[in-house]
Amino acid sequence: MSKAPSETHGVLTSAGAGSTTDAAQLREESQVVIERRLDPGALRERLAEEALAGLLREPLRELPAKLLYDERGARLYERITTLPEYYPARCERAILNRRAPAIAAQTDASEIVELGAGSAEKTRALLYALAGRSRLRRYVGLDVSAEMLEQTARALVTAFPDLRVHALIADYERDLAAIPPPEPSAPRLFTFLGGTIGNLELAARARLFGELRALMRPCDRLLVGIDLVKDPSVIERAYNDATGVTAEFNRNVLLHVNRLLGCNFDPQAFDHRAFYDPQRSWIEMRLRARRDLQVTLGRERRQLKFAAGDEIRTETSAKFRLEAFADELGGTGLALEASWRDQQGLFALVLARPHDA
Ligand code: AVJ
Repeated sequence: MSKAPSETHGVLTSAGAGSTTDAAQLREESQVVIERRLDPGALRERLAEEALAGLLREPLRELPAKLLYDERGARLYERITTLPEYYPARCERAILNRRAPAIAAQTDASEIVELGAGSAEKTRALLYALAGRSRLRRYVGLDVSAEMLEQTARALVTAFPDLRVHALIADYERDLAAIPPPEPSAPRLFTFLGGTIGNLELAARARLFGELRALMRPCDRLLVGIDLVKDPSVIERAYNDATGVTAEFNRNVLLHVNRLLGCNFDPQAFDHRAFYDPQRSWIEMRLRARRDLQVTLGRERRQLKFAAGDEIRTETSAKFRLEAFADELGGTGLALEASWRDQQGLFALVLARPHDA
């Protein structure tokens, strides 16, 4: 086995080692690197701090949206992307499937760096298109869900035998410096898909775009999926699905918080709510206490009191107008190069380049 860099705490080894030949195992190990930005405890420690600060916030308690993606949450989100009401995933997939060849031709990328990789299911269209041009060399994926990311890394090297995969268990709001350096004359395509950029507020988006801009060479590009402003009832249906998967996804954050903070939230004591706020042009998810209740925060032994009807905000997901989004990019040294919408005009993919490239 090759020597791992010092900050690397794990290199993927085949799960079924007994049934794998040494040669296959060796190849898999050299093809896939799993890296944790910090030791496993540190990411968790940071999440715990953010969770605690959010639960103590006034006047509205708030949990950061990334807490939705523990292992169970990541799986529930995967199920959401298959729901008929959840148009963002369906539309983005349609755009990617249709436009991947054009995006591949326009970017000429040898490498994809994906923020919030998840299952990388929709990204495959791009990977196929780049592989078809014999351009594809490496996939770098960042995600906070370790198990999901390891699974994704394995699946990608199976589907793309010549692809090197670098999986980075990290938080894209804090750990971009951990992205491995680019290879000379290998154009990079940074991707931030799914509409996840909408989870960040304006200032945080500007910060992220600025940091990405700083990583980009003139040949590099950024592809962002944005959910578009539309009839609020269409949006609200997507976040209040008939089978209750989104409700389960939302309540699951409390189980994650219980593990992080050693507390005792009962998810069943909370109702799922999701509503569109036209002023902020975002949808938000909340959990509303069904009755008066108390929660004990493990380490602090602090009591959190909820009256019936009290709420915790668990996610805001902004919806965009293309022109305003282009202006946002412009303010961070990026320029909109191209954009593509699905046939119903519900969702868009935006390709951006460094302003002076
Ligand atoms: C993964 C952030 C894009 O905001 O639509 C799905 C998460 N929340 N259903 C979104 C989500 C409720 C999703 N993103």
